[in-house]
Amino acid sequence: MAFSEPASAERNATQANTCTRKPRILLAASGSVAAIKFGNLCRCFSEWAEVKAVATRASLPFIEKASLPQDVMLYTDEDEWSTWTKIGDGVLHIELRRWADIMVIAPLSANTLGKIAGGLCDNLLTSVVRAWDYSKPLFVAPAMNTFMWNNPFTERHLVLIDELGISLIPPVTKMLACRDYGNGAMAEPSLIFSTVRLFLESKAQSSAGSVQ
Ligand code: PCO
Repeated sequence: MAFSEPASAERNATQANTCTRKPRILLAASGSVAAIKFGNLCRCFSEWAEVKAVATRASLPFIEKASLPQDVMLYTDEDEWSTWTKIGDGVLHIELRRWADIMVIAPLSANTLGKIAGGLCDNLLTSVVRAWDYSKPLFVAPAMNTFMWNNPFTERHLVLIDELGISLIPPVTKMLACRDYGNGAMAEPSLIFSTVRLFLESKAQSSAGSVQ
């Protein structure tokens, strides 16, 4: 595992270094057909940022590994404990949380939305989220069938994750994988990228302004 920063340096390193080094973006995919766009999403971010990726088991059938940039490491549930042998060894979901400046979950499936809203953490992705430090941004781009999106659970879950401090990149209306037409399609990777980049750049500008 190539994580350079010791635990104690986590927050200082994040605040001090984001001006002098590339932002560190943790991209995560959960189980929706929209994960076919995950390689594209990684490519959008990878010139501008250092990228690491997490994929749930349910997302893997949709992700073509060859579509990921070569320098993007993809972590799955199998990686969580495979290198752990003793107390003191790194715990992957904590290491990833420490490493990242920002996390982006795209696509966010109905199931993973429900799990995050309920505080469940039964895989690598949801463990990172459950261990997240909410002084750092976390964006989600949901993707699901229109009837799932319109289900009353979605609204309840969105309220709960909003209270946690998670930012929503809303889905759009178009033809879905099952040929239903309606809301629930994941925002385009280019829009997800520009939303996150603009957010980080405007945050950097406002903190530079407050120093002067
Ligand atoms: C399943 N779900 C979906 C997921 C949301 N759909 C989308 C888009 C894709 C094609 O552009 C699949 C990426 O439609 O995000 O369709 C049942 S209908």
